Amino acid sequence: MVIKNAELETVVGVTTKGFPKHELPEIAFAGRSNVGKSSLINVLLNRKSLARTSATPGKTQTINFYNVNKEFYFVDLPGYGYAKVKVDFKAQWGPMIERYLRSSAALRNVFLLVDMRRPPTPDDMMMYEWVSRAGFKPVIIATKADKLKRSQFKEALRAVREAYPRKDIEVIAFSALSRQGREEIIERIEEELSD
Ligand SMILES: Nc1nc2c(ncn2[C@@H]2O[C@H](COP(=O)(O)OP(=O)(O)OP(=O)(O)O)[C@@H](O)[C@H]2O)c(=O)[nH]1
Ligand SMILES: [Mg+2]
Repeated sequence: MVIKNAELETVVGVTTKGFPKHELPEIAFAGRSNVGKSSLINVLLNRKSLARTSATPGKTQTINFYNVNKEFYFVDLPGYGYAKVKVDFKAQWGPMIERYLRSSAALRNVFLLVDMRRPPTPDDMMMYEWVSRAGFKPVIIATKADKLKRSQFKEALRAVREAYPRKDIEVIAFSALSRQGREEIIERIEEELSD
């Protein structure tokens, strides 16, 4: 995948009515606030700060559509699970994300990011259920792999994998710092786009 150009094209907030109508396929990224969704998108696109990242959780509170090469979209979904954000996930973001999952004709798959250092949270599992019920087979990305010691790595990956009911769940370890996992994720995205 050669990134010729990438730009933030559409931003959808809780009060925006519709989603953009276009023919191009979409790949979405979901996960808790601060798990590293925007950082992953920047690494995939080889951009330092196209997607806004922040040490303060709750940075991305909108659904952001990044047009890549005029060929497909990366969709950065709002992070959930951050208590201090006033808008309640279940009350507002939940329905917005569900509406997106159900209404996007072009969505190919959803990559669900979880922190590799901790087991998936109840919110993570709810997101997994929603995505599955919407008819997708989500790919799990275990983020911040650089924060684990070598000796903890295998066990942490196994713990993430075993949290999901599906035995054939795909889990890819990723680090935005070392870029570990980037090639594998890009291969999976290319597969999704070529189906
Ligand atoms: N060590 C390490 N830090 C990371 C990694 N990925 C993200 N971070 C840091 O984690 C923080 C949050 O990253 P973001 O990419 O903004 O997270 P997000 O999921 O987009 O967060 P929201 O927009 O709030 O939903 C930032 O301080 C990043 O620098 C990683 O792989 N390794
Ligand atoms: Mg973000």
